[in-house]
Amino acid sequence: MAVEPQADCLFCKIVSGDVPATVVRETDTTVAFRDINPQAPTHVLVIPKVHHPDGASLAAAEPAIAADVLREAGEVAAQEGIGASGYRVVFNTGSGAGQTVFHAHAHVLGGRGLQWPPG
Ligand code: DGP
Repeated sequence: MAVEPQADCLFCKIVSGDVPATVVRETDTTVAFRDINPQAPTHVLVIPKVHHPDGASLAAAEPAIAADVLREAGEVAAQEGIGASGYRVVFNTGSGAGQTVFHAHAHVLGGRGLQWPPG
């Protein structure tokens, strides 16, 4: 169960500052930054600083940090002003679900009407 920074992991490099990102919030355990390819007016990614390949792996290994990620998702929504109108928190898990970066991350999406079911 890898928790050390992974040399080939894009989001580990954002945590270390080796890859720039527009950071909107940071805690001891998490970083929140704007998605490079936003799918909604607000589209922020919340990641743990430790490396786990997906949200389920993070929750199994380090449930307190998984809770930090979820709490920060709510804080991002409040900070971005989308808490009242409604927003979505998504963990794509596995390539079949559209996961492309295998470092756990929560998408926080809002600022427009969101359809259900998702595509
Ligand atoms: P997913 O497909 O669920 O693994 O989401 C990965 C997201 O990461 C995707 O929405 C695009 C975003 N992303 C990819 N590369 C970068 C980057 O270099 N910077 C930022 N800010 N976001 C990125």
